[in-house]
Amino acid sequence: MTARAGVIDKQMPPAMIFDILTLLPEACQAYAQASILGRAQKAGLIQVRLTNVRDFAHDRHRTVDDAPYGGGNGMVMMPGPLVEAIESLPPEPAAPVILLSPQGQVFDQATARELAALPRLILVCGRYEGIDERARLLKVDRELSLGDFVLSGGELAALAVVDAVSRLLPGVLGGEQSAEADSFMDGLLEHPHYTRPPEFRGLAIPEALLSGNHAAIRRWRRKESLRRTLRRRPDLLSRAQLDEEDRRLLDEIAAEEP
Ligand code: 9D3
Repeated sequence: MTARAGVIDKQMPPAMIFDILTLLPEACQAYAQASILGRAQKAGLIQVRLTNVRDFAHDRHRTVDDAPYGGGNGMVMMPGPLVEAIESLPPEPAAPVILLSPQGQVFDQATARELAALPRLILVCGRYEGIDERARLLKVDRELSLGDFVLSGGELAALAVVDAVSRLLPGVLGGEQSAEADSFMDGLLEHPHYTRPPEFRGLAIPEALLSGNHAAIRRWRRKESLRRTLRRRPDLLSRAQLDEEDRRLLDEIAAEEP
């Protein structure tokens, strides 16, 4: 019997499991308990489990790093504790082992969607200069980076993956979820947002947003999305799905800006 006798509960899909292997479990724990992720965990939609790689050290000083063969700066994460930490995890449900590293493919929304279809992820956070290559060869299925800048370790990247993937799971966000998925799907930056007061330090709200004319509001927002994307991320614009009206709006923008 899996449920208490006589108790009929609503059928829930199993929580998506995120196993994070790290030397900084307290830092990861704090973030995973906060805000949207904390609420999703309490609601049983996701489960974030932390494994302290240092618990798998072999010596009484709990050493997990050592100097690089061949010499050079910095330290390397030893293969033993890391591989044993991964092997200590429950085997099911099957999950890819994903190393967060500057050498990985750049994580994006398409990758988040792909990972959100899986029942579980095993996220390995490197520290120091990186992990021993043999641990990577033996255990890592996939390597992800947040982009071309230097972090101190994989923790912030692992949490970014947990956050981006969790937001795509049914029930984690409110009713705005489908709208939000749609807006990223057409590949444009968002239009500016305004709330009260109607005037702030001499700055007013754009007329179109006060008109109550929903067609005019929609058109203004679309135009400002296109304007921002053109100015800030022209790379996105070349890949975006643009229709006839979008091209007219872009012509208007081109006529407005020198
Ligand atoms: C400055 C140190 N480096 C050259 C000597 C290499 C280096 C080693 C380890 C740079 C960064 C790190 C730690 N970074 C990550 O683990 C990491 C990361 C990142 O730094 N940038 C973007 N995405 C990621 S995902 C994991």
